[in-house]
Amino acid sequence: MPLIPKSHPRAKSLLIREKLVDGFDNGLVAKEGLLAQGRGEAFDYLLGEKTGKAAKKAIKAAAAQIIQAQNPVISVNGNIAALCPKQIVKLANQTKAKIEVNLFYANENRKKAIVKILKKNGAKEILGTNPKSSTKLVGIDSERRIVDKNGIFAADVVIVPLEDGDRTMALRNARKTVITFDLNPLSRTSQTANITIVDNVTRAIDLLIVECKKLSKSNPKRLEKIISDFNNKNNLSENVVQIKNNLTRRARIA
Ligand code: PTJ
Repeated sequence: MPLIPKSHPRAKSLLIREKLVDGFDNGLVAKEGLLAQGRGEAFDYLLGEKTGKAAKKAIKAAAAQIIQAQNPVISVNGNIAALCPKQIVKLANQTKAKIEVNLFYANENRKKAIVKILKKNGAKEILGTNPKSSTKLVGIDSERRIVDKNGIFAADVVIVPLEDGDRTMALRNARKTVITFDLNPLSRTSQTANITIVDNVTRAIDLLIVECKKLSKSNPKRLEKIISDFNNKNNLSENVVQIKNNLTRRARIA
């Protein structure tokens, strides 16, 4: 008998939580990653636990940005490796993006476990593990500053799911375009990224893969138009309004 019955009203959310717990038991996730998931869950609840209109717009802009990039890189941390390793590899293969492991709570064993799970899911090359090709990103004090010369350091577009907030500005200052997934529209990362997908990464990443496929044959002009029509500040406001409307509706029926 599974511990979480499918009929449980919160089964979906509890099963995502289980992935994190398994990821922690298997050495992928930092203890703090469990807390990060909890904060995400709270915002997901407020957003209605579905991909809203604003998130869909951000996903489309992100897809256009990744397709038109010369050198896109997906930065992988413990949480994302536990939640969607298969999708990370799929997104990378589909868009010719590189994959780089980059941890806030740096730990060599955890790095090895993350590389292993990505390889198990079909990744061929994973950057961020060779000290000979590592360099430092300026303007950042955490361990996240150690990046691969051929990966994040050389990238034009960096995808940073579930970021901790201290790196996005450094990446922007290094003239990179930053795309993030963050359920909290108020976080520093959300506010400083070029494109913030305010949605649970477990829902949004599949939609991003589909959108990348759809746009892969679009001409550069159309991609540019999708990108320039997107305004991250406005999109974040739409997400805050979505939370406000959900709360207003709940206040009426409570
Ligand atoms: O594996 P490491 O060492 O690189 O550490 C990874 C974590 C996530 C622990 C580290 O980056 C961290 O401490 O992140 P924060 O500062 O807790 O920020 C994570 C953000 O992701 C928060 O704004 C959460 O709301 C958001 N978040 C959490 N779970 C999800 C999420 N966003 C989208 N989908 C989720 N499932």
